[in-house]
Amino acid sequence: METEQTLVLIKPDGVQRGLIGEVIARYERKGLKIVGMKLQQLRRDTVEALYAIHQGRSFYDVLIEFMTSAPIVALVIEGRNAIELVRMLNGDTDPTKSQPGTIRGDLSVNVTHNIVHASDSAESAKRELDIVFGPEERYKYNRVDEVILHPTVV
Ligand code: IDP
Ligand code: MG
Repeated sequence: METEQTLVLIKPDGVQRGLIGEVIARYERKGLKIVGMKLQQLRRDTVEALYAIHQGRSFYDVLIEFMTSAPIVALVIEGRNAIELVRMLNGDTDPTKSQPGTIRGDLSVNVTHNIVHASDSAESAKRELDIVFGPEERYKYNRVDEVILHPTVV
């Protein structure tokens, strides 16, 4: 599997509940690499572009309102299988299905205020990253533990 990049947003509820560090630590400890990060209050048109696929759904207006209501933390997360791994760490969208051990399962009870967003495929990752991050905001560096995380001899 190729190295992938995915977009994560720590939503306004995560920022306002003081969970930024808690959430980021889970991706870091997993062995994923943070290659971009910023605190930003998203403009309405940005959120509409990100959630264009949900336009017309019953929860769309509430979702747009919520996502623009306070700052978010935007992250570019890199690693092998990063898209799937981040979705797994985040847990199910439905708060009655998100498992303990996941971010949503451990920390949220509400489908709108569910702490995190993450891209769900390579195509949406590319599209969403281009909306939120410029190329100069995605950095290249080595983690010191990469040789252990990704051994060439197993
Ligand atoms: P995801 O964030 O797990 O990828 P999506 O289905 O893409 O879930 O929905 C985007 C966001 O819209 C969810 O994270 C959640 O905040 C909100 N949402 C999704 N389904 C519902 C719903 O049935 N009621 C209210 N909000 C919803
Ligand atoms: Mg989604």
